[in-house]
Amino acid sequence: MTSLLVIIVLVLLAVALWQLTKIFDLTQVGSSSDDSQVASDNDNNIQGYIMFGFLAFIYIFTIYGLLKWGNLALHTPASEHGLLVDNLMNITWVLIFTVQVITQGLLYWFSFKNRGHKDRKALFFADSNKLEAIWSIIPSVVLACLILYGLYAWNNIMFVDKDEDVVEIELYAQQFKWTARYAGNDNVLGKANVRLIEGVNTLGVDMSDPNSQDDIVVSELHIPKGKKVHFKMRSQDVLHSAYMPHFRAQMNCVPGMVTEFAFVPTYTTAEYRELPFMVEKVAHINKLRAEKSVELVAKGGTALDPYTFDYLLLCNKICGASHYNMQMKVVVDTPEEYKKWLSEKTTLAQDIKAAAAAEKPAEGVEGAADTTAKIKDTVKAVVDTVKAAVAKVAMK
Ligand SMILES: [Cu+2]
Repeated sequence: MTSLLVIIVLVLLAVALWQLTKIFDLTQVGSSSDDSQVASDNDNNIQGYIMFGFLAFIYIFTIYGLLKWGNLALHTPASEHGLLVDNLMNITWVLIFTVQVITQGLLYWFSFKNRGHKDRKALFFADSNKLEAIWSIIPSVVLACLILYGLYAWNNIMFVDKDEDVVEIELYAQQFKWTARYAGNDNVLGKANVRLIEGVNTLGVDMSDPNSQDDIVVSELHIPKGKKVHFKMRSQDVLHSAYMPHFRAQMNCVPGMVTEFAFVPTYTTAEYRELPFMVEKVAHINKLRAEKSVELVAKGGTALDPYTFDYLLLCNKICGASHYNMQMKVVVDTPEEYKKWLSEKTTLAQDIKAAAAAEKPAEGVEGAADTTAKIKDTVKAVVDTVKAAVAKVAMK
């Protein structure tokens, strides 16, 4: 409501200002020698130079933006196909920049060069086939090449050889967390359905499927370096998007269907942390955190923890109030470390059994308590009857 009032006040102010300028113009009638509504040569020159100034502003701001914020872009890709994605992105950027610099330059140069002049007359012509051909054919050819290269890259990235030795992992999305399921020794994920969600089986895995028996459910994702990891995504509730920026991977998670993505990680977490650009970036972040901590401590708050780099799986679809917090740590291990980590995990079947076993003794205790209460009640009834009988005999 307040914002609506503010908007109304601003609109009324703008109208008032506009009316004031009109009144001001009326008071100036006749006072100046040039009150013509037609632009003079002087007006045209001023407009021409202002347009040139705007062109300079566009160029300078572009260069400034690149220098100031260029380092915020993603650096070295941590997956095999990442190089292909980055290459496609870089080619697109170079094309966009080149076309932008040339067309904007031409646009403003022609506006300036052909600005109005009292001795100059505009040339009229209906159309030019040559010009039309040039500005249709060149962009079409360039775009066609770009799209073909993009399709080639996409097919390469999305192709998963069914016979290839891959690690099968399910990524399960729900508001607002990620869960991962490993296919276990048989490397086949068991069937699952949201209708089967119950107790510790939070992913609705069908435990009657033999393939489900060795599946492992975890909340931290570990993947081995140098091996193809095949992700199958599911969503429990709304559209989510599994986004792993360092691996240049993103795929929507759609309720009711399974989507997939596969890639080969090329740096372990430890190796990626040691890359010079990352060392520099982390040092910079920690310097900012240290400065902020001084400020916080002075205000009586607690200091910030130092930052260490970790790969992340993020949600890249605004899926609800806590969307920003929907993330999971991803750790790239060496194949040996990965094997060791996975071997220490319990299977879902074991987890379900353990949960059931934990429930049973509790039921037993409850039952025992029930029986004790019943015995107590019976004893009390018997005692009461005896007492009444004794009282009756005594009265007699
Ligand atoms: Cu989400």
